[in-house]
Amino acid sequence: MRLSRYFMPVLKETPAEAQIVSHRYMLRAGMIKQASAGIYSWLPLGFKVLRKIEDIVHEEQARAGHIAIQMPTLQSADLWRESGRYDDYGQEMLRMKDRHGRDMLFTPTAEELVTDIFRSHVGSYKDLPLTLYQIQWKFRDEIRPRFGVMRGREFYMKDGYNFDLTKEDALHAYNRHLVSYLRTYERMGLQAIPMRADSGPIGGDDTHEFLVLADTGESEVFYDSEITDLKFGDREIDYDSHEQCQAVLEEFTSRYARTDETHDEALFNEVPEERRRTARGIEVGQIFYFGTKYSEPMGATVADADGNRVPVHMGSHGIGVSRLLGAIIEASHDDKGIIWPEGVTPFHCGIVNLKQGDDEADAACEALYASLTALGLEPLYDDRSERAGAKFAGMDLIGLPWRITVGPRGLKNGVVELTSRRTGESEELPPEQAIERIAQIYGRASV
Ligand code: P5A
Repeated sequence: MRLSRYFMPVLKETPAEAQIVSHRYMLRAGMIKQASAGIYSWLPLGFKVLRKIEDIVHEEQARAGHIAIQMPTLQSADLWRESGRYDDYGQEMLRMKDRHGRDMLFTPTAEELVTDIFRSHVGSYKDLPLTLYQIQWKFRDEIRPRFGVMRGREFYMKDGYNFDLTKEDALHAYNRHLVSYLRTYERMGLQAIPMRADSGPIGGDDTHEFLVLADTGESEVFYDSEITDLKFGDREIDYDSHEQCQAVLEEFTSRYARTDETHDEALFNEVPEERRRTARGIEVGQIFYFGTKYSEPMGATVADADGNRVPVHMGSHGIGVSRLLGAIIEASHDDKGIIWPEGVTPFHCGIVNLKQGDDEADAACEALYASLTALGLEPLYDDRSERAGAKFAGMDLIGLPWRITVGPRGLKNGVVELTSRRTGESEELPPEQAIERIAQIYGRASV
């Protein structure tokens, strides 16, 4: 993309309403625009990161054997009356009537709708296990929407639902989700720690939240510092194996890690004092096992091997896709701007032309742009006739992990400059080598 032709409405001033750094940078970098309280338009740069995050979620769901569907945002209240949640859900649910006077609502979550799909189409234990998921807009009429996309009213969520014959199988689905979430967040450059939590209006006994440690987090958390040494890495897991998933769950949940809702001071005090940590965290996901809470009242049953109809065991699993943008920025920035992890960056690298209009510099930038594009990479080429300082400040703000700087002086010596946004370190090297390095970083075969 050439910056001169892009739509990236960068703000010079720091918007007064933004209280935390991620919200400030998202507004300043022209990623989002507030439409009304807690409701945002996604401008090109923000939308691109949202899509990257979504792609990772889809890939990791596929790896775990989960199947994508898409359900509507508007639902009939009738299903929610069947589960008993229509009255319970309270003011967070946005309710409306259609022209026939029928009660409708904007989906805050979709346990009822997916249970209805299941009961209409699945009748035998042979069709299990089954996990369906979607990535869809949700609406919760939060009393205090704030911090930009972090606590929105309209927000983008991955919501998945497992259907299993037995409690044991459903607990495997729970463990499998935990494993797959660990991998998902790590690919986004995040450490998200599973912590024992409270199930709230979704219900159920077993639930873990995934928290990213950040001073601006809304939850108070208590944990054993050993937990931050754990990495999922690139281990190969057989997601169908109960033992393997269980082992990962045990590894990642055996140490003390709880949100304030479930915090137990006496238990916490058993952790050696030097390892006890109290901090703040951003909840980027939550997994639940709730058994037959929905299947029983809604009649979602299957015939078991003996032909008896039994209600299925279920759980649900959510990732705050839009919230993740804020969480990633909170975890990865400096005083100049965002520092995108390679896994989610909107463009793979920036190209800064120090002397736009200089034939040699222009030609070198065009050549870099063409080669990177041919490798399937997306560079952002700042081809505007701006001062170098303004171009650097812009690149630092939007946070692309790598920048290639091209100027007449370097070109005389046959080199361009490759700079890491994270470390600030620069290296002079011939353009072909810069391309090769970028290709390697992103796992693309070089020319
Ligand atoms: C699990 C999926 C559920 O709704 N039902 C379907 C279950 N869980 S949850 O914990 O309530 O939400 C899942 C994740 O969505 C994000 N989230 C939000 N993001 C932005 N603004 C909000 N107002 C908001 N509310 C929830 C969180 O990341 C949460 O973990």
